[in-house]
Amino acid sequence: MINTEDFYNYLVKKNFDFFTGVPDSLLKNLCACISDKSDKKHNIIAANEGNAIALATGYNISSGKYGVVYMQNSGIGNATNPLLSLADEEVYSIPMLLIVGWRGEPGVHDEPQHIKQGKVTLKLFETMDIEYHILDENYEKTIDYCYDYLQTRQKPIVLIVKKGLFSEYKVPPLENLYQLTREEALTTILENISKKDFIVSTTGKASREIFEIRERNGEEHSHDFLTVGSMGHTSSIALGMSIGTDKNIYCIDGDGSFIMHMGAFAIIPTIADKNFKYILINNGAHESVGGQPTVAFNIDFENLLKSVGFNDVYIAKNNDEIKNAMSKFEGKKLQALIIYTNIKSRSDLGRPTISPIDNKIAMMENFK
Ligand SMILES: Cc1ncc(C[n+]2csc(CCOP(=O)(O)OP(=O)(O)O)c2C)c(N)n1
Repeated sequence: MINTEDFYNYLVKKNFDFFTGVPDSLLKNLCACISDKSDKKHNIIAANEGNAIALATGYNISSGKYGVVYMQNSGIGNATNPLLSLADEEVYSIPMLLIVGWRGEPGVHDEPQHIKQGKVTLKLFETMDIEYHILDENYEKTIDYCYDYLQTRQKPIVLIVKKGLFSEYKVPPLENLYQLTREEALTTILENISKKDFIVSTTGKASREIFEIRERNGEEHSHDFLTVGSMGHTSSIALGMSIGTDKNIYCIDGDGSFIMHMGAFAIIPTIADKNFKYILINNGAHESVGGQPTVAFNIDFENLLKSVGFNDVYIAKNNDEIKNAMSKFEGKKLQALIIYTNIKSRSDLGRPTISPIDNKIAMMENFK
């Protein structure tokens, strides 16, 4: 195990002072330490991993220093374009240190959405001609090597992080500004949609909670598409689904997910019909992976969504307000509900016991 604070201090000693990325449960302790010790401009929780590569690029050009970009390996997809067409040595040749959490490492039990990504992680970097090192306790030597590499080769290099490598680093959790938990909000949402309606819910604990609420209620799961991976694409999956059917599709999104591919919201209102309903659960955090803050509490969702074309945007902070807003949805186009919740979740929360593919097959039967 690596002492997280020592690791961070060593990076700083080597003159790494700019951090950016998207948090990950496997990098939770490192993310906590970085956010504790860096100021706002030197630890940017980016909208997505591609943005983080771009931020590190800009910083390198103006300061000459090497940025550190942290991400879960599922973020490699988002990062690939700027890694290959911006930072690559055949384009702008930008040195930066990537720290990548290895979910789905072969031989280590993980969820279905991480299996393929885990299997191909090293191969992806090989294909991109990006050198990687699997981080271990001898991190000082590895960081020294990386620093020299960045200086001489002027291109990205990667540190791969296995599960459980960093020691616990505790920071006080974000303040709970709202009464409602996400699970309570989801329970109320499910009570207020018809059994014929469909759900597309976002990556992380929201979908896990929906699965458990259904179990508790003795209901089947075949109306729920739990977007287990592909963070940020929930709204576009729901939009596509709503085009292929007249049935109601409720998109249940998270603020981190919304921000990750916010561009989708320029398109959605130009296409969505009455059967597309959008609900955002805003807890101002990436709660599922450790509660790191997002900027969502600073966003005026009502004006934002109306400016792109939503007709009605309701705000709810308790169960009655959720119920009231949802009662106004039916038969109307471009309806959205923003629910403010706290960042509490159950420590005994389970995971879906039905495979994604079986879930999809059962769902497709229901669309017939
Ligand atoms: C591309 C990608 N980057 C990072 C992750 C790791 N991840 C899973 S859930 C999550 C947080 C989602 O935050 P939000 O949408 O606000 O939902 P919350 O967890 O707060 O309910 C993150 C960062 C991921 N699955 N995919």
